[in-house]
Amino acid sequence: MKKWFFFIVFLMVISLLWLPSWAQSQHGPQSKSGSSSAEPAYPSMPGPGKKVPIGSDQYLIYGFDKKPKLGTIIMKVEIFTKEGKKDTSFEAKADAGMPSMRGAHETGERPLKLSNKGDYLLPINIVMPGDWEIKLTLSKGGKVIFRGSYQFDI
Ligand SMILES: [Cu+2]
Repeated sequence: MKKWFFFIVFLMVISLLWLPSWAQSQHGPQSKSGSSSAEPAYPSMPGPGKKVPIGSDQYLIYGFDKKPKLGTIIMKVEIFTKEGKKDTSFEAKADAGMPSMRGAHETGERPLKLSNKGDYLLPINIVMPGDWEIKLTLSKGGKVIFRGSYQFDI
């Protein structure tokens, strides 16, 4: 009888030890300093309409066709040279999802389409209220030049 008692206590201790790591895996890493080193970092960008530096002498400005809300919003990214001329020589991709519901509805990385005005455009479906994050990647010839993110609440 005593043996069983200790066995059950032992099982309870083991499961309690597992709980924190299980909880963490459910919620995903909350901070960018995250535990998984495989995932690249996407530093937070200045807000929509502001200049976001790309390296030392270029910048981008991103925005949306309307204040982000439920439904489809169109993301627009403009890339400029040092002289302020539009630069369309990049490939731009974006992934949108809810950091608090990792794995639930990330769109996956999708390419932004270059319009004839030289804007990079992508429709994004905001499917539920809560915290959202858009991760933007710019590359040239397959080499990543820039990564940045924008967090917002709906
Ligand atoms: Cu969600």
